[in-house]
Amino acid sequence: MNEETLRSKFLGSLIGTGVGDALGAFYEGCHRVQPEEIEFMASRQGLLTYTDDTHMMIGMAESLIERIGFDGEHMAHVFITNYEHEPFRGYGSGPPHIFKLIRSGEEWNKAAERIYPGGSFGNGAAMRIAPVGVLYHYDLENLKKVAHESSRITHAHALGKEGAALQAYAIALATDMDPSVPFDCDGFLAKLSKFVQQAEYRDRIRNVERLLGEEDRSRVVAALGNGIEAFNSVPAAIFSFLTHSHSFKESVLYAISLGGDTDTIGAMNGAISGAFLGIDAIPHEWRDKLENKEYIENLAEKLLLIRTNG
Ligand code: R7I
Ligand code: MG
Ligand code: MG
Repeated sequence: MNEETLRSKFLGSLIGTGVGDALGAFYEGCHRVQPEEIEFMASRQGLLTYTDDTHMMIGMAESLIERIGFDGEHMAHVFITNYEHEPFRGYGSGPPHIFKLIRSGEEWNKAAERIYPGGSFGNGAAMRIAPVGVLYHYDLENLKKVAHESSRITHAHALGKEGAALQAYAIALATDMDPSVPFDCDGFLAKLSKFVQQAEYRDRIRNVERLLGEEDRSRVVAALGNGIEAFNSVPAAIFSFLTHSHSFKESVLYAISLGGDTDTIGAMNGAISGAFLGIDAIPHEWRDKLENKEYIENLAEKLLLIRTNG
């Protein structure tokens, strides 16, 4: 793949996260939304403001860039500093609590075990994973390792970690694929099936396969979920991509239209779809209005430099 194509995919995945998050943020917790309504609402905004999903994705990119790879302690402190600067981004209940524990001396890789038995299985580790998905797209072993280790900062539960790894892997596969050739949906799903280990994910990937072609969104939600748990949101984001792989716009609108944790399913879908189709596939009227667009683009460019030189 040439450098320019790769650049477009890095930009697409990071900006795609922000756009999906910002569009979905208006509907978090809604039952279902019509795609036309989402589009209309977006057209009326001067600025598309992102939430914790993108804020934490930015933190991941900042740390990976500064440390030229994964450094858990550093990443934890970037998350904490960013949160302290902008606590209003709509964070889940777990991370702020964990940040306080780390601030008071708890180790970065132990604090997350203190909330819920075995840690959180919320989707917070998966929603922010785009920088890992693109940076390690050619290196499955490190992709998995960094997805798991970065999750441990806030999401120690095995289901939280596997959700992040599955989302990173979907982004990596999308980065590797050429959008100008017919999309190999079966091949994509076969790779995901081989990748997942826990029953919660195996079952849902099987459901994704079974639901291809399903028109009824309530059946999709019943089988895949649209909730705040990683296993109830990563599969829905992947399904939305697979069924609308040709269009960033249609893919993200569909993902958000499923309702539930819309900013997060939108962010995760945008990360995969943007990695596949590249930055030019993201409608101008959305990306131009994204809050801190230039800063996020700059992070994508710097990640690409690490990928190329490191
Ligand atoms: O995962 P997390 O960072 O939240 C992300 C969500 C996204 O939708 C963002 O857009 C933002 O709105 O928040 O935060 P956590 O607190 O780790 O997990 C989120 C929720 O998942 C928790 O508040 C719990 O409701 C649920 N949850 C669990 N419930 C029971 N047992 C997570 N882990 C558990 C568990 O082990
Ligand atoms: Mg959010
Ligand atoms: Mg959310």
